[in-house]
Amino acid sequence: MGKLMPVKTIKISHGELMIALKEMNKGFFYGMILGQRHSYTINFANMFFHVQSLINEIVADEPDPSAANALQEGLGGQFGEMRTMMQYLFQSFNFRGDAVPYLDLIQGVGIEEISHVELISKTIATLLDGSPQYNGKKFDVPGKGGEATMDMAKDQMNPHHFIVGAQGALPVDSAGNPWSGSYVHSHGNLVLDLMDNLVLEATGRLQKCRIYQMSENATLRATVAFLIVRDEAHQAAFAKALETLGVNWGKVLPIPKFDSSKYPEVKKLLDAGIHREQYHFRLDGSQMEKIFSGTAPLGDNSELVTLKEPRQSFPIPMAPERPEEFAPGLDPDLQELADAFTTFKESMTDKKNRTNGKKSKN
Ligand code: MN3
Repeated sequence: MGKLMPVKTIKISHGELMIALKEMNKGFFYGMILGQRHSYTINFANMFFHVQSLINEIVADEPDPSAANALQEGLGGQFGEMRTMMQYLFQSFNFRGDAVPYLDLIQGVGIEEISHVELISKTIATLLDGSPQYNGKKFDVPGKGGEATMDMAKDQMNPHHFIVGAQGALPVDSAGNPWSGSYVHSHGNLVLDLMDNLVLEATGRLQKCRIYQMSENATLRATVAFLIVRDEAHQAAFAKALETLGVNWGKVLPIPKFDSSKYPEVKKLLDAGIHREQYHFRLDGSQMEKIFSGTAPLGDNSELVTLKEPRQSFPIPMAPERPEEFAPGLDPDLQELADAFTTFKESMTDKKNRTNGKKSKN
């Protein structure tokens, strides 16, 4: 294991990332993102980076555990985000042959799906958070004197959200069934994989349109609307790929045509055109654009656009402490240690920023 290297940054289109790199093995780095400031170029081996921000905004509204539970279908259901993520990543990891644009397309969508899993998980957690309406202080003992501080939780559709998940998302569907790896289809045959992916996106969109109609909660609707529109982009991606392989998609098997633009939150995103964009997320160049460009395969004469990453990103709301869940469960002694470590880390980051600021401006 190597030493911690000087802080470096990489350019992304919304700014620059500051990363402390540790060489774990020759050419392989472990990176810790510290902040955003100066630019630098790094050499990297195969790896994934993560930016601490969300692909869409979490809109504030009241807690709503039933809405959270309906959204679980979109996360851990058979046609949910966990499946799209794992299906496209497995297909890309198992990809054979040298048809690189198809690999880039499948993997690029798979990487976006990681951020959909993150967005929907955070949305579920936001809908659950604070629903017991317990207002005890940080180091109080909740339930003292026999009080049922989480009385409401036993009546919820999935009490695991409180007993197991501490008011956070779970890898289950809306009926509480655990997510299963057997949902993932990686056929090893490019045409079958693309067709399977198209059915997956179309069904995911259909189910999300049903979930949209189950609640007026603005937190649920903002996320569902975004995912509906991105499913449409992914339908276009896989349909376009099939088109390049000779399938006249519009004539053979028209994509389900129900009109989600009647939902106001969806309409706004469609007007912004994000259903005709796809992102490749590659720092070392992608051939996705060879497929995802030109006329959209949906019969509306719109144009497809490949971008490196989404045009906008959004802050991840910090989850407050929940004493009634013993989460994170720090007592005064542990809190003191955690505070000391945070202060230490901040001072190290400041010092590195100052040193780096002097010598690197490229
Ligand atoms: Mn998705």
